[in-house]
Amino acid sequence: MSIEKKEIYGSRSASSSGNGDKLGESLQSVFELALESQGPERTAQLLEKLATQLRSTPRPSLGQTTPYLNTISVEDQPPYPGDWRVERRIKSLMRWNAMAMVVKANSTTNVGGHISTYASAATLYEIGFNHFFRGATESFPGDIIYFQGHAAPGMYARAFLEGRLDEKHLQNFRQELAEGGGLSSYPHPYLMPDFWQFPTVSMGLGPIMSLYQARFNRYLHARGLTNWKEEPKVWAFLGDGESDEVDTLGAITLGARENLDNLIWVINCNLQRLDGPVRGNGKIIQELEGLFRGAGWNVIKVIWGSDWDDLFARDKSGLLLQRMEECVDGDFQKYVVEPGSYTRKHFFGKYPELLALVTHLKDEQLPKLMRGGHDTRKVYAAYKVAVEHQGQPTVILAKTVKGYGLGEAGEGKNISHQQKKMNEKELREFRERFEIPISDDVIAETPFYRPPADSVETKYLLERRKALGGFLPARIVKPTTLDVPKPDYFVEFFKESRTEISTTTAFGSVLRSLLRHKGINKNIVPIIPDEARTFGLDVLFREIGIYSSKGQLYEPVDSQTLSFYHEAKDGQILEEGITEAGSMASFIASGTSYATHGVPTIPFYIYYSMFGPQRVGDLFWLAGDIRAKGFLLGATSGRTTLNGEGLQHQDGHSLLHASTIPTCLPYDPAFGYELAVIVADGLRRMYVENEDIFYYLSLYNENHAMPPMPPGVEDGILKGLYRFKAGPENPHPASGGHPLPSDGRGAGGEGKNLKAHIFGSGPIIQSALKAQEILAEKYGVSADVWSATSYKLLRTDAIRCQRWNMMHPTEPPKKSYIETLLAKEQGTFVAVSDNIRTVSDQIAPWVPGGLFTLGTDGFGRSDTRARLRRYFAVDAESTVIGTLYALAEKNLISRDIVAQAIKDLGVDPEKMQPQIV
Ligand SMILES: Cc1ncc(C[n+]2csc(CCOP(=O)(O)OP(=O)(O)O)c2C)c(N)n1
Ligand SMILES: [Mg+2]
Repeated sequence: MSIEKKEIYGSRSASSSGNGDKLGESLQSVFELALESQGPERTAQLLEKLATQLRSTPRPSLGQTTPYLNTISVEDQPPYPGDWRVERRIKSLMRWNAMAMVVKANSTTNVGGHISTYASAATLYEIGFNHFFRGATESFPGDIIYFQGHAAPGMYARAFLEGRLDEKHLQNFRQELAEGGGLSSYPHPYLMPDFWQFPTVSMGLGPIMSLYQARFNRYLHARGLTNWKEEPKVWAFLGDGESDEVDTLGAITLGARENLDNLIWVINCNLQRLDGPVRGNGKIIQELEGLFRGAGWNVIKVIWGSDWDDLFARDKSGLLLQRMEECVDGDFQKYVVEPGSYTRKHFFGKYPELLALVTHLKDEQLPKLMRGGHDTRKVYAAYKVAVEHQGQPTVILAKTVKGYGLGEAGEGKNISHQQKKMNEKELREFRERFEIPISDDVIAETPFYRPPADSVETKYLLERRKALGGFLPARIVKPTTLDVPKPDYFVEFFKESRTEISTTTAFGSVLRSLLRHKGINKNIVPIIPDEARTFGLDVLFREIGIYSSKGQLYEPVDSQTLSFYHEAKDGQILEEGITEAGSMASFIASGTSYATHGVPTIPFYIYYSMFGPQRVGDLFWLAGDIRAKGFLLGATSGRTTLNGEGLQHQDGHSLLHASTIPTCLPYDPAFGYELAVIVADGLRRMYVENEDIFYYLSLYNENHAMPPMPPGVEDGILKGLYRFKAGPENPHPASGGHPLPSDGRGAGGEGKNLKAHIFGSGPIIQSALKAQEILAEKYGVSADVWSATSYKLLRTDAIRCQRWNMMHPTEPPKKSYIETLLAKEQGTFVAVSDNIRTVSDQIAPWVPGGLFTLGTDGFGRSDTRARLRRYFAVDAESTVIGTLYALAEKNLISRDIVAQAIKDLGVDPEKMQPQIV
């Protein structure tokens, strides 16, 4: 390497000072010459070669990273279009009110809240609000903004100044159950459906959702479902600590691959997270720059504020940059907390040339040398470049101070994130620093402050939002109704199937039939993470195409086949590849398009059920919060139905996970007609009645007979339980069977009809049906088989009644569906399914005499279905034994009969138990 380190530093800092750097100019001429004579390809090759050479030098900041300087040089900074003085005053009021909201809430209650996140991000938001974020208009859906969850007080403070919220709202921050309601802690559309659009506070989810949202916008447009003239931008604000979440960075290559120049991330690099520094021993900004550049993003670093421009311009030694590169983030944090004398000694003092640079500044001025993320002009410049940048997504890495302005109370301190209280002295200092017109006599009460409606500040603020299309955040939902198919559209599925099929195959047929329905075919969004073939849906590839922004640039190897791999610019399938988190993010983008774009779409996300809520459960939960609609299809369900795959694949608990989500309706259908009834009703409830709910359906891959739909069962299917097949009236054990009990114990007796009820779900209803036969033939027990389609729905209904009864003890009690349904039934009740018992146990308290459950608790094993079902005791024989045992437990038959049945049915009673601890 012939170029000296010093020269590189010198040249970079000189160029940022705008002094007419000779080396820079020469390089520029060489570059232009190369372009002209060699063309762009060859020039790129040469530059790559040089870059490789640079990377091999010991300088850590070269290579994928650039020097620790602002990406946009002073001379490239555009003039500032607003009145920054007024904007500063407005911003100061927001800072005050946001802080006051949290301090107030914590002076009377201990409900928490965060001051320091917004304090560090105020400028980042205000530049957006005053100059970039466009609200929704008739012809424009509005920019899509993911606000950092912990910065919520700042958004409320702005809405207060805008007149959208009043003091009472702010007073009730985090006290949503207070009289008149309150403000939710974080962005929760479920709780504030007119305000918040996107939940973000579970860190990492905002970033990944924003990525897939930006791509989904393109998809919608490519399919002709939107008619905007200007494309909305997707902005995501995140914390630097948040970047450690795998969800944050794990999918960023999608942004570059899809050329998502509609996407802008702003990472607030305040160098701290909750406990301490994000990278005390390194530099988070540099680390992130390297990652994003490597992933093909446009990276804009906003490190230093304008105060530093002069220092860089005067530093001919290059030592200022060198010193900055020597420091780690832990050092930078220290310079915030310590007085200016410390910074002079330890930062500038390392080199005499640097000390000389700041002799004109007093100690107290040194801490005021602003970081880039607090500098209006620098942030504006970055945003302007970002919105104009083409071909790539942009990430802005803005350096700030956590708890900016809190002073002693927490600026830059490790406790900053948790700071929720301020004493009077700290409040006064805050007031002075930001010039808040609040007098001494009331300051201890931290009153909110809103300037009058005719003040310069209020007028400016409102005018800016008006010019940009309206207030944000705002969730605007215009009711829309889709022409969904009526139940009779599905008559095909109500008939007996000609062959044995699985519910997955039945679902495939339902989906294909919906794709032919004129009313909704366009609105359907099939989402698949690389499992279409597993589910027999590869036929859709050709029929509706796979969405690809690039079309298909190659001839697929299977182009001669019927279901060839067909990618198209207007393809309908979102084939996401192996990313359940990405697929869920697409599900959410599609399931909320009725709100985000005013265009309802119907996601059908089908995936390997084990990799659903177990793997990306937080996104499932978020789908509830964000009021997403659509169908989740957990295919290859069942601990024993998915044979061969073993412990990591066999799912017997997703239904339980799904049951925990308040807006989710989980179903475990056994037959094609049940599936069709559920889908038809779901379409009606979500897209005609506009209920903000979504469906989780277990699908299985075992082929079996699909019977015709018995008359009048629709209501039971939807409510969760109906009698599928009654047991024989008067069963007589065939010869060789065991006669009815005649030992005088219990209520049973020769000639007395013993009754049992078996609730079956999914393919395991077949165990119940076979058990029904054995029980009648061998043991004289008449067992009715019921199809239990949703234990959660039965339970929720029962709980609702129970609560009402508890609160109205003197009124005639209400009866739940399950209680009414079973009230007159005699005998014993047994449930069997391919899920852990907790799923069916959910309804036990409301079953007369209790419920005996059989299920698949424990780890799966790779083996055949028959062996697995015997192992978990959910096969027909085990169901017979379970039913007899339940009868014996009630003294309705002798226990000897159960023991005899165990022998006769060839079940090994000492077989290993699947339960572990
Ligand atoms: C998934 C998840 N884990 C943990 C938390 C708890 N938490 C809330 S804020 C925070 C620190 C945030 O630091 P950073 O992302 O740097 O944001 P800052 O407040 O510094 O802007 C933590 C750990 C959370 N909200 N979500
Ligand atoms: Mg941080």
